[in-house]
Amino acid sequence: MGKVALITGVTGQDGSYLAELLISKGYAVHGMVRRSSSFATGRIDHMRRSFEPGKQRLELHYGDMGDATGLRGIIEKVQPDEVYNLAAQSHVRISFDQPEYTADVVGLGVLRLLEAIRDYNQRHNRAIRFYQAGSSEMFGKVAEVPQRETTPFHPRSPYACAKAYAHWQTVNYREAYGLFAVNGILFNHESPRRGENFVTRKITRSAARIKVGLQQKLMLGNLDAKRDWGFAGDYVEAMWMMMQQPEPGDYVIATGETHSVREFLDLAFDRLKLDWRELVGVDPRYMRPSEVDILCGDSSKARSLLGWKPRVSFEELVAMMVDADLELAQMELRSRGL
Ligand code: NAP
Ligand code: F7E
Repeated sequence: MGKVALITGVTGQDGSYLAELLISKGYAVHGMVRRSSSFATGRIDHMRRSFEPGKQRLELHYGDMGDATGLRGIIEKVQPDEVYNLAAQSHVRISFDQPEYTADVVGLGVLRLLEAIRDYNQRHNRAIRFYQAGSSEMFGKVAEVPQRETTPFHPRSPYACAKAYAHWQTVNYREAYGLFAVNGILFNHESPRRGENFVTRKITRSAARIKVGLQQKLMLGNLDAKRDWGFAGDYVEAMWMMMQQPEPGDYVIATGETHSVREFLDLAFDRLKLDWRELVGVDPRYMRPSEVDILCGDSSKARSLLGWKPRVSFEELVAMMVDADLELAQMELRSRGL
């Protein structure tokens, strides 16, 4: 019998890559989705279609991180071996507009899930393993460069504060109840499936639309921010590896390289033979009340204990995203009959 996994946030960028990875490893994969007025399953539909009756590869369950009863019901029904908690209001800028909601979903939501798992383990004498999607945003106003597992947190947004709370709850459930609970402290990771309002995808999508004449300009915020950008497909592998270890722990996952938004613009627009300096403007609406200036991770622990390393370089990542968005822009043109 293969293992059973439950992924919260399965409709998101990482959820879709992780579901593909776990299915390829023979897991029965269950995903939690929240109800919305239009379908949000575009990233995972290819895993749900099956022409053989009874051979559905990804099973979905309605639930929400704000609903403890629902979370408990899903755990009872799915009886997973591993729970990957990826659900979040994950946009840092938006967390300043919705601080209380973000704290509820990103912070308290994790506590709700941990309690559901602790209770289930106790009643059924089980040992469900738990992965928490931690973030480099917790380092915030960084105390050292590069950041490692021991670097103190100094969160700079409601999102980052909520993630820090979730991190320590996960550590505490490990220490207090012996739960196999791990924190992946993941630095920014991107892909053609990245949400369209994160800076990398916003750039590659706009550059491609400008190239084919669907858009004139791109408005951004802080161009000097520096991030350690990797490929999401590489990062979900690290999540799985952490969950297969004999002992639970916390791991930084990063490339170890840092690049500015300007450098990302250079590569993306160059690939399309465009000059971003003529096409990009700055709009204060996209600035944050408190910014994280630089992130750069040291993933030595994961590299030596998990045997993990990133496969896709920064240059390859930008090229992959630009090419995918150019294809989408050309499809958009054709669908408009232009
Ligand atoms: P994402 O694309 O924004 O996906 C977030 C997922 O959470 C979506 O499936 C979303 O559902 C779901 N969700 C949001 N609010 C929810 C709620 N109240 N109840 C249940 N589900 C809810 O994020 P991602 O980039 O895949 O990131 C995955 C996780 O890793 C997140 O926790 C994020 O904070 C964390 N993280 C991401 C990065 C990164 O660079 N990508 C780095 C570090 C940590 P809908 O589709 O319905 O919106
Ligand atoms: O911003 C700057 C912005 O929104 C990156 C999430 O996945 O990674 C992500 O958070 C940088 C920031 O990602 C725009 O000010 C400039 O300095 O793409 P982002 P993020 O805030 O780093 C972490 C690790 C997570 O955990 C989060 O869930 O780019 N920037 N101009 C802009 N950012 C956006 N979004 N839009 C702009 O127009």
